Amino acid sequence: MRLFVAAELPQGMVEALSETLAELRECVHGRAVGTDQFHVTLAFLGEVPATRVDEVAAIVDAACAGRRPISATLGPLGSFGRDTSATLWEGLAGPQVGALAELADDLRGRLRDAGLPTDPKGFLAHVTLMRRADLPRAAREHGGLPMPTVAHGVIDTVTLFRSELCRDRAPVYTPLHEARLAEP
Ligand code: 2AM
Repeated sequence: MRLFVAAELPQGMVEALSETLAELRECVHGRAVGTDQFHVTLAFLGEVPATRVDEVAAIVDAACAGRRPISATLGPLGSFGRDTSATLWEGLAGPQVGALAELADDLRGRLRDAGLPTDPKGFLAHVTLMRRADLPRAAREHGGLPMPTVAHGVIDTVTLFRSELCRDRAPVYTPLHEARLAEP
């Protein structure tokens, strides 16, 4: 089972990201992420035997236990990969974003200790909006990218997702387990 763990975003942030994505779709050729699929990946596990899902869920609970909700602001747009086929994302900013990185590190460490290695790329707080984005073409035809909609919100939900890749369609993400960040 292909698994990843992600922080989910409050409704206000999802709405702002949806607005930004709608504007991006006007000027960038690429594959837009579904507005019901926005998330901040904390740890990508890849294939894990189905028999270990409960163990992963318990690790997610343990990493989230005793942590408070994390407030964040949507930040500037950024990209990974080749400019003509880029992953286009919006970053998260604000003084508490370090707490999200700490949570990601803690979670990855616990998974590693259990023999469940995660994607080795360092954590960067971001929400992918588009894949295979042609950035030079957007610059040529529209003078660049739109300014993202500003939004602030509090992250309090961390979810273990199953990801199923589908040919010619967006992947299907199914929530398997949810942990809450709660005020003490
Ligand atoms: P992203 O966080 O940059 O969007 C499910 O595939 C999620 O896990 C995606 O959001 C994806 O990228 C993230 N992810 C991190 N490492 C990955 C990897 N090696 N392969 C696929 N997805 C990965």
